Amino acid sequence: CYSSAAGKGILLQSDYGTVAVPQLNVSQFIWKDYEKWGDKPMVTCGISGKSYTFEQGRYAATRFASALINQIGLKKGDVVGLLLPNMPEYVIAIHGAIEAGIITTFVNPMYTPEEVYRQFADADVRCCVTIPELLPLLEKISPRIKNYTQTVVVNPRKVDVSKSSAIDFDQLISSHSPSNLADSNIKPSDIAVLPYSSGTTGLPKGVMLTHANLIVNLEQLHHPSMCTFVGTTDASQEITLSVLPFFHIYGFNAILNNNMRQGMHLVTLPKFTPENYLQCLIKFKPTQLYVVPSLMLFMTSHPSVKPEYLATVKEIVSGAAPSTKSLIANFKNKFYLSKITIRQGYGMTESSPCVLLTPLDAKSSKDGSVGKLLKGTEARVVSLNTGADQPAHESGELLVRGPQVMKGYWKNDAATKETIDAEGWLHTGDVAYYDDDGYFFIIDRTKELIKVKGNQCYGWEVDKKLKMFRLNEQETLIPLKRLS
Ligand code: 4UU
Repeated sequence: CYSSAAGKGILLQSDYGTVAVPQLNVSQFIWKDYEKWGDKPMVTCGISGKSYTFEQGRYAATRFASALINQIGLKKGDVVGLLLPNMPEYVIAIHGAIEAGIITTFVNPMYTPEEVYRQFADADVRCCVTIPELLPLLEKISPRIKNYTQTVVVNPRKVDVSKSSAIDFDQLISSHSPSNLADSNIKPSDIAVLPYSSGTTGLPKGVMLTHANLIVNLEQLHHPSMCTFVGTTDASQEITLSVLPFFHIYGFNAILNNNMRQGMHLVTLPKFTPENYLQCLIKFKPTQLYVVPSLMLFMTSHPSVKPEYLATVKEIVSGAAPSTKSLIANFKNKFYLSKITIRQGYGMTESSPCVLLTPLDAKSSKDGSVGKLLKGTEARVVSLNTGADQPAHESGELLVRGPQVMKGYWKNDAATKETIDAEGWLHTGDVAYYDDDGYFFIIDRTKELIKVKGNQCYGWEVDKKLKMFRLNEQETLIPLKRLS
């Protein structure tokens, strides 16, 4: 990591050089090479087996884009909400909306009606894609959302939804041809997605991520020192198992989009259960795993996860919460993974999300670190007391700067100014230090953010739930009634 004394400060720059921002929108970038792997599987539900090849996915997304514009009547810049668990249709819906120039806001389907309402009303959602089980929630809140017009239901099990006014997702797609999409003229600087994050303080806010933000972050990850598959002629043999949700930026950009642009097969799970996860390991023999520390802990401690289930795995990335040195050591020991580096990614929703990643050549002495700066990314570590830039090994707040940093918070200039300063530094609210080799270590947080299994949850809801639940050692919520 190159550090230069800039004025009084210490500016930390990436060892991997700069990055050019592709002058494309997300659809042009993601689908650039899809014909190369057209008939290969793109996304498969690990439970139902429902699957789309790249070609089927490409056409279904374009048809959905056409339906949003020509049937539902949305126009470029409108907002669609996704209230869905991970499933193949998630991919079609989000990439259809993106292709139509429609902004997508995604929400955790486990949220309470009030949480969903707050996000959808703030984002001015006009249409929502959901599943039959969540129609009652949506019907409860949608009359209060000002410009709301239409619900679309993904219904693979053909549940009777005839009492609702929702349109069926498959029917909608099959009644549109991929060719009648109006030219929506989407620019790299347009907003592509609007995930919500509480950032460093206060209530959840819409994070405006542009097409350029998302695709430049994929480019930053695609460096020979950071990505196993750069330079391989065909990565479509790779199979990724991801239970991590697409409604979180980690699942959406670092996993889903990153896999799609490389032609990899993504196996999804709508919900984590130990049985489902094990079944998928056995059935699909993944070559890549994306995890959060609580999932690593589960695999390490659960006797039914046998070492041979990970025999095909070449690549493991953990992120969204701290993975300690001892967790990594126990995991490696159990699965005989001495030759694999368990790599950590660090970032925020506000940075699309990746800022730091463990490089492929990291020595095991760096386990516990969140890696090095991605290309085109700069950092500073500033003292919590004096604001002065810290030298190596001294901790302070981590500030980051790069083309992956959001455009700002939706309709909230004050929060944007509090988080991104006049020189473009994103104040992360995380306490970090770096070592002499440019590896960063996150040691604490100064912000209010609360995470459960890598997902954000919001203070007032936790307050409510804590009266009814407690967390056990595996960070699982245990209802107190059952305990008494
Ligand atoms: C300690 O969780 C995320 C982003 C996750 C991510 C990023 C890059 C995963 C893989 C990857 O390559 O975003 P948010 O907005 O939900 O939460 C951001 C916060 C950070 O500010 C930090 O407090 O989540 C925490 N965090 C981490 N903490 C994120 N990654 C890490 C990590 N270690 N590796």
